[in-house]
Amino acid sequence: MTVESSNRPAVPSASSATMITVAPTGAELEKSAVPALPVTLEELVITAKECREAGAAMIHVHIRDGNARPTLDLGRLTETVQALREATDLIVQLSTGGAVTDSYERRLAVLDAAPDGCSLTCGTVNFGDDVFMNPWPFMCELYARTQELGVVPEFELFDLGHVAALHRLLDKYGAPFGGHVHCDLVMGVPGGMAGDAATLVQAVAALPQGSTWSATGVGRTAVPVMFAALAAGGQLRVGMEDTITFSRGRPVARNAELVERAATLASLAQRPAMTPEAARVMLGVPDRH
Ligand code: KMH
Ligand code: ZN
Repeated sequence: MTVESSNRPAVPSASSATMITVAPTGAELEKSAVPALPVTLEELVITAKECREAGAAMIHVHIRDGNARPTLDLGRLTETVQALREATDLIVQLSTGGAVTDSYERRLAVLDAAPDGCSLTCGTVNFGDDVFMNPWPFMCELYARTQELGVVPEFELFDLGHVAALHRLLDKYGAPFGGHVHCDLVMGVPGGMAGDAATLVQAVAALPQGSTWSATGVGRTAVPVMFAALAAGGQLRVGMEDTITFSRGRPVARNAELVERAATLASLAQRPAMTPEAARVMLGVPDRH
């Protein structure tokens, strides 16, 4: 797959199946407020198995410490990658975003846990009342490390300006490890791009030629973004990192029900859930089992 970071509109990823990523935990929610959130390794492994069963092909992982607080402890991350690999065939993607309080050093060191993939956010963004920092030199260093260590990045785009930064990154450093550009539009974050169909179409049109993409809508934008992504030929990300309300007044009981709903909608759209094996081929992720 050739990477062209021109400004030509991206061809929608015309796939006959839909890759579903589950983001089960995140770094923002408190276990005490959301008891269904998987925070221990055991809870995470159970969640991963249930979500695989429901149709997920990839898991986007944030981990917690013994007090259920977000951590980037390398030992725990390594143990988590190994446990998820033993228990499932899911593509294991570690977050390099961490929590807004994590240092750049710790975020770079995440790659030493040897995941299949990692998130790589293409710019700073207001993040509710906080700021999620991703300055250009950090992006470059992280990208160079993914190439060096053989980790497939997923470019997280919270805003249209992040798409421009992605073009700049690819122009400067070339194709990612695996040779294929895959992006994730994170929509509806207070401070980022809106979570609606019009914005999604605009963002997709600006992506690098030949890239594939998924989309996730935060909070109440989850469902409209899912429909828009399916209609526009994209992949889906769902999970309690992004939404804890299944429908008005009804909290999410477990991550797998969000994956089940996504898989059902994907089937209705005539693009049923993709296997992890097919997703590896699409993304250029080697099988490390
Ligand atoms: N927790 C957010 C500050 C990522 O995983 O790369 C960052 C985030 C993005 O969740
Ligand atoms: Zn994340």
